[in-house]
Amino acid sequence: MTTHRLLAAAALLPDGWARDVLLEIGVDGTLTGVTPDAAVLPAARHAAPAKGPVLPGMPNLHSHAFQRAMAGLTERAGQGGAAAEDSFWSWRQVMYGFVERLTPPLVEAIAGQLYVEMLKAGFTAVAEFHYLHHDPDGAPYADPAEMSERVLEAARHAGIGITHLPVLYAQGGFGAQPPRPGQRRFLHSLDRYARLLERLAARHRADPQFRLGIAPHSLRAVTPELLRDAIAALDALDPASPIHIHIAEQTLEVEDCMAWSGQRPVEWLMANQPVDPRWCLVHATHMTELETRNLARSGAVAGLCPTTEANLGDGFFPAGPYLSAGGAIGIGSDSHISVSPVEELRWLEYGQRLLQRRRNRLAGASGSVGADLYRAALAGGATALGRPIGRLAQGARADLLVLDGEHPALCGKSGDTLIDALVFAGNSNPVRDVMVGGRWVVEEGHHHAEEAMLARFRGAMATLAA
Ligand code: NGQ
Ligand code: ZN
Repeated sequence: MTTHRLLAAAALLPDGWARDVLLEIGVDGTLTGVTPDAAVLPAARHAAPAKGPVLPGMPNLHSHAFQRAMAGLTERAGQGGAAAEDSFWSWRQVMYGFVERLTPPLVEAIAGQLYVEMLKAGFTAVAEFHYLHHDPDGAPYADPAEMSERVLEAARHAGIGITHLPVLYAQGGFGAQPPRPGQRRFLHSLDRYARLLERLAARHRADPQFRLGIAPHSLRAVTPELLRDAIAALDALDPASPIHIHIAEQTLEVEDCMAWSGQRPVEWLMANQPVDPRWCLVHATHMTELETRNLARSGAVAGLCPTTEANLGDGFFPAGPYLSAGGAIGIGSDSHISVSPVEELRWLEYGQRLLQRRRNRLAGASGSVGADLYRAALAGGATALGRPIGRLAQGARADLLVLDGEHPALCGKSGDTLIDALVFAGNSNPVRDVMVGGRWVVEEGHHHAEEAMLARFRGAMATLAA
């Protein structure tokens, strides 16, 4: 059954830009019809006009929601030790200190604000790589899924789709090193982890805004046996659901993996797991040419988070060779020092320009860099989130953005040039309206719960500052 109809003068469909597109949306939030050149059809007569060009909403394939509250607090030299040694690893130490102070209500308030910001920026679904499970002593809460439920409640309240990825974390480093004190809140035995998955699946499986997957945190954090067993536990619930893992983000991780196994992280994973489109390899920054080619051919999604990767000093993902070999990519805002699909795509391209001292490095089939990257991130993001999103087509979720076509960055532009302008021109947000699962969550730039969410977030930040 169709509940409402939207008529878009211009919309980006899987085959390209189309005019006068009638979008019909069913009660369950999926698109029941997508018809171009529909202006004269009777069904279009009662359709509400979209107030600008329509794009599919962008999936955000990597988020640690609580880190939104740390953004801007880790930019002082020497916070995690000697200033000259400031690195990813000293940042991680600062982050662990911050984690100690988070409670379930604080996490819900932070995630709620973050998800509102994501929606306003044009992210309509998120993969939440969730590792803050337990109380500060490392003991499970009365409901072991308490923290997961808080994050899911924030997503529900904000109206964003969510692929929830409870993290499996079991060791402090390669070769079964004991966990560090700062990691206590993350840890699970296989048994408890499997029960957490079962509980979350039972409670939320019927929700079309939800998908469950798993996130073995990294090869540093799990043994090969645990990785295998966790995947088996997930398969018992749903053998197609997504698996995300941090990999090869830092050169030290590559060296430690070599010392442990004689192989590099991506090489090890490809040799020991059937890496396919079900997998999302987050960062995959440090790969040889062979690893790059093999990963591209596997169909797995490379989860790229360019603003966080820059902020943490990771290095450059080999985007040129990877995309040339047909590799799938998606984008994530990860640590949320920026919450913007535009900025992630822009810096993905700019990294390559700065490295190679050339322009227009990552164009694909159309030749439009911004448009090709946007399309690639829609497709890869949808695969990584394991949900029918990222495209305006019958059967997909009605997750879409209406842009302000009269915004100074966009006026007078159409088609792929419009997306190029969205990605590369300006810093003010031209996203006007946002629909998720058939429901308007942002209208005229305002999210329906933004005031309540912001008030709670301010309260949380005041508590954390005290
Ligand atoms: C995380 N973040 O889990 O939050 C990680 C850092 C780690 C990024 N890798 C911690 N960006 O990898 O051990
Ligand atoms: Zn991460």
